[in-house]
Amino acid sequence: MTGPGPAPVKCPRCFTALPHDKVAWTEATPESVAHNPTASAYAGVATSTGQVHTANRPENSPDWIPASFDVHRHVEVCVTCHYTLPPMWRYGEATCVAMAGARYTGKTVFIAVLIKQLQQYTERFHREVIPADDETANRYSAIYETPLFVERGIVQATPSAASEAHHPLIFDLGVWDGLKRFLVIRDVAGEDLEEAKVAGPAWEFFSRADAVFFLFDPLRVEDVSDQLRDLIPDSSRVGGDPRDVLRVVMRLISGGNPRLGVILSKFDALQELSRVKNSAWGQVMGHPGAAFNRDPSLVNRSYDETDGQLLDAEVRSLLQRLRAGPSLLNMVDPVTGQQYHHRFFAVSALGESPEGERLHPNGISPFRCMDPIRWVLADRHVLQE
Ligand SMILES: Nc1nc2c(ncn2[C@@H]2O[C@H](COP(=O)(O)OP(=O)(O)O)[C@@H](O)[C@H]2O)c(=O)[nH]1
Ligand SMILES: [Mg+2]
Ligand SMILES: [Zn+2]
Repeated sequence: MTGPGPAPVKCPRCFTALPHDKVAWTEATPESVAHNPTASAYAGVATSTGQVHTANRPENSPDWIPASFDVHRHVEVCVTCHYTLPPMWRYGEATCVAMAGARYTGKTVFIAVLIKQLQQYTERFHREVIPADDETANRYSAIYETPLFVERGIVQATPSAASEAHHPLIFDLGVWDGLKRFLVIRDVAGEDLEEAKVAGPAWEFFSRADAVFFLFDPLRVEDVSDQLRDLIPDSSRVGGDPRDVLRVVMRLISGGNPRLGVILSKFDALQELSRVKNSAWGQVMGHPGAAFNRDPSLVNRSYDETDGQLLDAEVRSLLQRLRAGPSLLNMVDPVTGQQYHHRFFAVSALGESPEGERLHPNGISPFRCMDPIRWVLADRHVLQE
């Protein structure tokens, strides 16, 4: 592919760049639907759609529309996976993120809080973060926002792909640096990634993502959970071994070149360790000058690269001390094979440990939740002046 102009936008489901030379479309409200093998393969479940038409686009004609495309009746779909693209998608730019991690590592809560924080943050730039389609609006409200911010409980586990089609969350970030920007997040059910059998078209998006966020729950480390036993309410919900999940993730991204953010979740729990007197962990976590004990993200108007590198180094040394640490580090710092552009992060979506099924009475006080996404967006001139 040659020629000037911005890189083609990616499809929000399969993350394939839309080709310049082909267009596909279908009826917005089809009179009849039929089993669509292409859509089914990429959705991971049997999917029916209206008939999909394709046409070749003449060279250097980005605004060309096929003669049989009726803007009142038709919608553009992805040439590769037949997903219905939000309006004007082709003229925007999308940052596509895949979330990975074992069950109960905090992926869903993190997304719920991240979107809220992005909404607050962009207000000061007089921009809005809004769902880009009805599917996202409904799902963000029902699965993420309402349980956490309205019912003040804890969200339910993300259903496995086997029970629900692969739907991306698509947010419109507004116009930045002259282009309409979208953020796409694919939240994956942890149990799917704990099973090594994931493969095929429905999982290819990992290798084509702009970034993969791998969440890692420090409470899974025995040494940590032993010391915290009396300090934080016990949670009987434990997911799979993070190393197994990371192994699957590394396999899924091979061949691609996404950035890899390795995110220590539930960081509030580790911060609790500073209250464990005379313990090695207490001394590590109590250091007041440490980057992991402050959150500059709401103050700074652009991502602070120096702070990011400092935090990366601190989290690395923290992981070295966690029993699961060294093997995780070896997996993302391979001696041979492909090196991914990666960085370590520490976040707390809630700020405090929940008590059973309920949030801590102090409510939600997120810590460094926007860091990973601002790292990804930093060289795209988004969320900064
Ligand atoms: N202490 C603490 N617990 C959290 C945090 N985020 C999530 N959790 C807990 O982790 C559990 C699983 O979270 P969830 O987002 O559903 O995980 P997912 O399965 O990875 O999507 C929740 O029920 C919370 O109890 C956090 O920031 N701090
Ligand atoms: Mg989930
Ligand atoms: Zn697609």
